[in-house]
Amino acid sequence: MAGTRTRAQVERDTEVSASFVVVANRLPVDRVVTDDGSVAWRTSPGGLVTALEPVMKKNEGAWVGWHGAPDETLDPFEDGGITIVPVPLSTNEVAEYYEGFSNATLWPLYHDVVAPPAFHREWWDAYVRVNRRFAERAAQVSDTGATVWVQDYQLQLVPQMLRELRPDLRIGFFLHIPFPPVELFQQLPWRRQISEGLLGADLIGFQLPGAAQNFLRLVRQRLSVQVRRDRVTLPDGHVARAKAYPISIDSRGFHDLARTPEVTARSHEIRRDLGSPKVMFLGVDRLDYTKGIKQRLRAFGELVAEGRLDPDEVVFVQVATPSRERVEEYRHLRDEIDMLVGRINGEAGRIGRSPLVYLHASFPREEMAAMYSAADVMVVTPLRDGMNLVAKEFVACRDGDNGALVLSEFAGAAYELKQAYKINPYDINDIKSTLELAANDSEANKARRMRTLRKQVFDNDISHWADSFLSDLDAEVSPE
Ligand code: GDG
Repeated sequence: MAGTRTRAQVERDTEVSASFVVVANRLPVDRVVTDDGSVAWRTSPGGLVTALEPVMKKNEGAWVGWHGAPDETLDPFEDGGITIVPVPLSTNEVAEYYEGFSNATLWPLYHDVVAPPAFHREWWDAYVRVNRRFAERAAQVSDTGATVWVQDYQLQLVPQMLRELRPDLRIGFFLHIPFPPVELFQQLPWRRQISEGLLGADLIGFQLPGAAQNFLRLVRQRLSVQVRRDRVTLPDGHVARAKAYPISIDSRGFHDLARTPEVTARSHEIRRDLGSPKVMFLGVDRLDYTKGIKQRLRAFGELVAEGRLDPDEVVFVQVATPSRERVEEYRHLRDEIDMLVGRINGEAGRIGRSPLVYLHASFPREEMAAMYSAADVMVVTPLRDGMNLVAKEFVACRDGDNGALVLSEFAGAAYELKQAYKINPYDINDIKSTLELAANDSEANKARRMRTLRKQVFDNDISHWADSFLSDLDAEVSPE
């Protein structure tokens, strides 16, 4: 499959030559139309961009990714000191490589098959084709000996394809979602190609040690490679290491944003508009079936129906950001949640007051920070999640040691945020009693937990994550 072209056949781009290259499905910029009708690019406010900005600027960095519009080819351009290298995708490739193989095959398979994965050979063909295009583009824009950091499940074949094209590069890969146990991964008809694709990297990063162990166990069992501790040696002598690097957020940035006078005022206004409840619960997620939104709303609805929470005193705000709306499973989920919200408010609401405020929309960062500051109890209940940044953002936005975080054991974040109020999202009674406890616990207990959480989130921010990964990638691998 990979590597039918040699390095000499891949013509180097004479205009772009970067010593640090990020390869991700999406570019870090969004196209916006300004007031005068002209088109401009705005940096998307993601943590990854913030973390990599200093490295990018210091090393004449380039970012290779899709710009978001199908059937359009764009030339590279500069944006804020970064060279942006757009990769084109056709409408059909968006359907087969992105919505299909990435989001309807790999996404459910890697999240413990909480929805059934669909296996289609033409989706796989598109995945291979698009991965090769990304690898070739990265090969063209990388300087001799450059460091290339490939991101996430959409591009798992890129490390091997790139190494075959450009053996001089140092290649890192980071998986943002879980890596499943062998017993689930082996359902994938293309399991060998994916494992070999990843092994093309010098360093493969996972969110948790358990994910790295799943991967190491898989390659030990199924490939003819030598595995010793975190090192995999391939028959050609190439060594790939697999380790955990739990991702984080720009903690200081979120904290400072939440402290600005505008955001503070907005946070007070939100509570007033909600009728100044005694307890405000908050959920913030992409509308995704892995996030356990139904489970948490059902738990809240039952608590209100049973009189264990008073709808005159509490309110639950659930933000569900529209996501992957063309994938069948997501449309279905949206309908189910609409129905559940209607039922809960229909039963427990009265004129002028609904216990559940459901917002199917996306908001600016300032509004998110205001909501995190306004809330008393943050409710994060995924059935499976690589990390979950929302949990960390809530902690970073706290003013002082108040507030409570209810967190699923199945979120990667639970590995570090040990002082959260933990729940099993499959156990509705457990969610119910924990929501009650988090709402009614003593201030002293909440403060004790929150102090530890804050320390964790501030000591381990996104720069710490990027620095640890990149310094390990840079380190020479000593012979065994
Ligand atoms: C994947 C993995 C892993 C959400 N709504 C709005 C908005 N958001 C922001 C949140 C947060 C981000 O989106 C969501 O990040 P999560 O980590 O919670 O979840 P995924 O999108 O599934 O991310 C996950 C992550 O990658 C990183 O490795 O943690 O496990 O699944 O930052 O704040 N931001 C704005 N408006 C919204 O309406 N501005």
